[in-house]
Amino acid sequence: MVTSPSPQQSVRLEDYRPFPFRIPKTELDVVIQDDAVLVTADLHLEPVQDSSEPLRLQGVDLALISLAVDGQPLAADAYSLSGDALQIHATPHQPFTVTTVCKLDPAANGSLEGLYASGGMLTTQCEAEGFRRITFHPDRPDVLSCFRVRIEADRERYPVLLSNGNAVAAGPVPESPTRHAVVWEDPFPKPSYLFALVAGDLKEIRDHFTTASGRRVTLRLHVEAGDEPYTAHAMESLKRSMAWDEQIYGLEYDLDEFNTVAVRHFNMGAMENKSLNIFNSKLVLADAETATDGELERIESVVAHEYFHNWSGNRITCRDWFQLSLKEGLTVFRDQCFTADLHCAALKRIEDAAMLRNTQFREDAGPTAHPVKPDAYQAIDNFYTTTIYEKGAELIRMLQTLLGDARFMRGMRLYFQRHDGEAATTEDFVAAILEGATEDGSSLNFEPEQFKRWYHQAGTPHVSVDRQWEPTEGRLTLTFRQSTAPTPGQPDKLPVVIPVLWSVLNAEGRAGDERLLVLDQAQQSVVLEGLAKTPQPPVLSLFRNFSAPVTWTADQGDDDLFALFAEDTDAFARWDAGQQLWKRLLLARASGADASSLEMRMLDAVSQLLSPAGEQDPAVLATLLAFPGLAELEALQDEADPPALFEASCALRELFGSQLADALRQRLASSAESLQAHWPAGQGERQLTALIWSWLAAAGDEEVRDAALAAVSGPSMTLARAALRALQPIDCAQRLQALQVFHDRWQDRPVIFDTWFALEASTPRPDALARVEVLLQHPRFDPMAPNSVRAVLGGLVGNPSVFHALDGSGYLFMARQIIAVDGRNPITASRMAKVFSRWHTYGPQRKAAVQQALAVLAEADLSTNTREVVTLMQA
Ligand code: B3K
Ligand code: ZN
Repeated sequence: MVTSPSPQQSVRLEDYRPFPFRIPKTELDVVIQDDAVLVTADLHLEPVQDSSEPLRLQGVDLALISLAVDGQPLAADAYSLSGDALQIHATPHQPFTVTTVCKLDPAANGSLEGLYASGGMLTTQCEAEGFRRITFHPDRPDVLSCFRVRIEADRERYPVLLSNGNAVAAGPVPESPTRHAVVWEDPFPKPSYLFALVAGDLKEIRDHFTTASGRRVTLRLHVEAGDEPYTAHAMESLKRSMAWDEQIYGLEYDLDEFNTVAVRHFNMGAMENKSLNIFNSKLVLADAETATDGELERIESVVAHEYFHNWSGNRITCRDWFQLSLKEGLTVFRDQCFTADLHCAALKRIEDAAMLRNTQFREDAGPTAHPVKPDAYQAIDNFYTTTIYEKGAELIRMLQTLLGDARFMRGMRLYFQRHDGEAATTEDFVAAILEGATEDGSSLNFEPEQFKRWYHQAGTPHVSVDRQWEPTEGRLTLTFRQSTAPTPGQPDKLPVVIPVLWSVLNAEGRAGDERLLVLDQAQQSVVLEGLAKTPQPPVLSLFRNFSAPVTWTADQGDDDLFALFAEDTDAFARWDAGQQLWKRLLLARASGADASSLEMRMLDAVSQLLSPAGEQDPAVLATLLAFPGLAELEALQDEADPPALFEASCALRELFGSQLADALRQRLASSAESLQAHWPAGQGERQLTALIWSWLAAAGDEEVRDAALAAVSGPSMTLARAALRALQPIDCAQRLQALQVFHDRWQDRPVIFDTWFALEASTPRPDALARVEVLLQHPRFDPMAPNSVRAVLGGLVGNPSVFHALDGSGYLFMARQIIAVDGRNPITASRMAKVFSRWHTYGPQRKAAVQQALAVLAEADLSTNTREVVTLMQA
């Protein structure tokens, strides 16, 4: 990351050099045997002019069986094999072929990188550097190659054999009648990280999509036997994504076939391998009975995200891994726009803003803070972060706000035309956007070099706004100041370009014209004249639509916030005003301060919203009433105290549930009719029902607790989970029964059963740590499946009074578990280790306890990935 603990091991952006060879063609012959896999690779190389460098290839955990150049086996002194590098000292000056034969053991590969076994199938994950676990290769994203892949296996055990591109031949293996082989050819040059291979006894669901130019694309979704009924949603999502990318970006799919595979053991959500997307099965298998509304929307957006990568990532890829946000930030931006177009743009923006504040802002404020474009790393896997993804998307959104839609989309078109088939950089991207935007001769309202600081500067900028009001003149002067706190390795920050969309509420309480201020100085003022000459200054609506990924303070009193909460026409700004009020209430409760008069005002405001004349849209209402996340609240405390915040949330729910019981029950009744409507219909009503259940259940409403318990056996997973969430914080009979019902109903469906593990682990109860130990030994707990591990250990972290116990038992337990996971799966372990990243904000006792847990971690024999994170946290 920015400051590396041991610089000698770091990879640095400034050291980038092009690879001295091209590999126009890569041929693989993959022979799957009972206990091993043999991979023969023919790399057809060409030296780049004037280069006389030796050829260096990467390989991890490979048994090299033979090595030849142009068919001639290499003498032992013609090459060296040390660590993970194979060096061939001298190579021909004309095109030549390197042939290697390697043996691998996918069954022993718990890292879930390279080629590994998941259930009865074999599958791959090559991003970022997994291809080197399959064969010796430069394995860097700027080496693009056309792949031809032959896969041979036992016909019965592995009837389905998939790779990228088109299947060009298939048939029995002449010399062994029980075996068969398929040959795949991908006409598009691609980096090795986009290579994929799947072999197994998979069931196929087939559909098709006809592109705008008339290409009939066969869509094949492959799942394990029995999972076929749960694939329709993913397939429909794929078709919607293909249509959207054509409509909005004019980008069509480019092959005749598109394959998707669902895999149980997967480190992340999904992977965009060219024409062979591989998904964590929890992001494929879903219907209304087995997935919540939120999960259905997420599946739709991840299917879209991976599909959109075909252009933003695959056709145009990254020159090196420092450019990761080039494809990830852009593809997140594209999937956010897709969801906004298909559903409710305003609510999607709020969801994304809340997510950014609770995850990315937290990252920016901690020891692993890094820029969207880092300049050094030890383990690239540690950089698949919310900063690279979501903050990266926000930078693109700011360009859109600054340029306006039409100019921005011209820039996008230029980017896709200009760099198609290339490995590009974020500078190429920004240059294309700005050039396309200004090709009509228009000029920019900001300085590009200053905008680009966003890519290199870590940390969340803070903006403070001062308001000066001259009532007799009707003149408002606003002074904006920006600053960014130091982050590790970056003590001094420069001003960035911050688009501020803002407005003032007029005398009737409605927002006036929206204005764009380009804040690019440390301090800057703006004057608004001709306003109504009222004694009180006008109410300010700031950062509308969350126009920049920053935090801000303005002298907004409770009155202003209540006015915005009731009236603002911008959904984000209205929601944000409510969030500020909720924050004031929750922080006061958590610190034991008296906020009863503010509570009374909020009760009154919420009661207005609930009334028949109040907010009509159930999803908007539920969103306005949802409390801010604990991460955001912690960041506002002088000494973060997660258990106190958790208690405060419970107490506030109880207060609002009891004080507003009648109005809440009425809204519950009016939502009842649409509760079983098919997604996306009815989701607002279900969201509101979930919120009301949680308030009323907290207030002791037995009828609601019983209704919730009944919903766990009902037809909607959204309501079942809402019920469990409502009952979970309360020590009541229904909670125990609800968990048992859920257990009995879903124990044979691992993807869903992980939810039960998470619920059990996050239920506040005195013996919770012992309970977690039992869960880890549960016969249905799969320690090799990151989903299960994350469910149990993530559940524990989401149980504030247990994880943050003052005696440090939660932290120590977690440290030991991370060490165990790290032994087999460093990617999952290093991500989990970040749970300790907030320790410096805790009180002295917790601080000491985390330091102790970190010391236990540091003493262990850790992977490079986890070591990098732990060292940063200890620094
Ligand atoms: N590109 C993949 C992530 C790969 C993770 C590598 N450790 C998923 C995505 O962002 O689409
Ligand atoms: Zn992605």
